Amino acid sequence: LFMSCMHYFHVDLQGEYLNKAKISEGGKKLRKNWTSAWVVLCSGELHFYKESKQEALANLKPGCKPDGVNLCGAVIEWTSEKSSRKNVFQITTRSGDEFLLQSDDYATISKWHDAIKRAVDRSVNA
Ligand code: I3S
Repeated sequence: LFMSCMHYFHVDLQGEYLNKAKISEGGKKLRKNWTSAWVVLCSGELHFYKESKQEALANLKPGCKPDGVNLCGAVIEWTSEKSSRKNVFQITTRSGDEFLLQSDDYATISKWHDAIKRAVDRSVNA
């Protein structure tokens, strides 16, 4: 199941824990609340899981969960202004949702930044 998802789009990434804060919904500012989320990139969508890695993997079906973040037309950019944390980038969806993703490990977060950017580019060119 998991492998089929990975191979469907070669831009997909297996899950990993990242720090996540949703700062806007539909263009409306939210109070920032950083949480650790298990993040999966699958078929042009980003999925956040609160539960354990096992549960996240068990829930991962072909085509993935329907309530992911749609990356089509999203904007991905590094930001040093939206947080005092290091290694933060922002995802702004076409529907006006804004997420910050962060990891203290630069190699980890830049891998996710690049993969999400590729997924966006692919969705635009699809
Ligand atoms: O952008 P902000 O409002 O300075 O973000 C900080 C707040 O979310 C803060 O929570 P309170 O609103 O309960 O004080 C968090 O504890 C901080 O971590 C946030 O700032 P950073 O720089 O960590 O994103």
